Amino acid sequence: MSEPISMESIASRLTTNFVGRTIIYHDRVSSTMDAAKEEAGRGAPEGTAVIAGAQTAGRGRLKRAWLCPEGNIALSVILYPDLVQLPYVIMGSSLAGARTLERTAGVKTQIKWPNDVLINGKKVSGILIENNVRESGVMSIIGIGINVELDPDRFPDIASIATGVNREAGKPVSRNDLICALLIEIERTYLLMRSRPGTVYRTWQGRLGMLGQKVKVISGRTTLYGVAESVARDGSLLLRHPNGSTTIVVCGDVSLRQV
Ligand code: BT5
Repeated sequence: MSEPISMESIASRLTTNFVGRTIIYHDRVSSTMDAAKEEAGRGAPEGTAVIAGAQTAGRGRLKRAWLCPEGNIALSVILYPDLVQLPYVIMGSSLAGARTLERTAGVKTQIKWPNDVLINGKKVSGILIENNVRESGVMSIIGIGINVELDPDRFPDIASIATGVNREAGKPVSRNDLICALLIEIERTYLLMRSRPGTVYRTWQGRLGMLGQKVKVISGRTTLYGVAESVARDGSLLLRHPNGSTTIVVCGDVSLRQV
């Protein structure tokens, strides 16, 4: 069993200026996304983080379920970026997740388009961004789930695609260390995104695992095959088909093509 999440431990080591300066912690919550939205509705300052050690109704993209039993990390951070910065928020979030795992757990990671973080080809962290664009400005809630203790073998739906930090590191990794590092990395990439968005884009592109490879992409009801050629600055994926034509994929799930 991993150590309990401790606000004191995190706060005493946090070096950020605004991300995580306000933390709302729940042992267990339905979804940190909803809890963060409530906080934002009450006027929460930028950088407010909602953290839970377990979720009962965690979600992924397209209303898919995200499993987060006890012993793992679910975290949402409230940001107020400019509209033009939204694509970089997505890129920056997966970069922050990948860097956190490498620095804290000593594992090697890859990013799978658009923003899954993988270790040895298996998903260790999923990211969900929910935006609210209003006249008064943009609110972006970034949600990051990290499997720490999770043993995928206990969950048949994800057993073949998921992994956990402890399993990959071969030792228990402190959730407090991971959360502290993640908040620091989120602030770092967010500030970088504001000053040098091109750097965030190039770094993210450089870490994408499937570029240049034959892939299958499921986007809505359409299945596409081709080579994942590149990603654009708006985050979309350029897929080149065997006949030379291309498709720009804005949203979808990509997997390596087996044949
Ligand atoms: C994601 O969606 O990967 C985004 C997950 C975001 C979770 C965080 S936790 C904090 C915040 N609060 C929330 O309620 N959500 C966010 P997507 O790319 O749609 O992937 C979902 C798919 O990942 C599912 O359909 C499963 O196949 C798989 N999956 C579910 N739980 C998993 C887990 N714990 N580890 C690995 N894969 C999982």
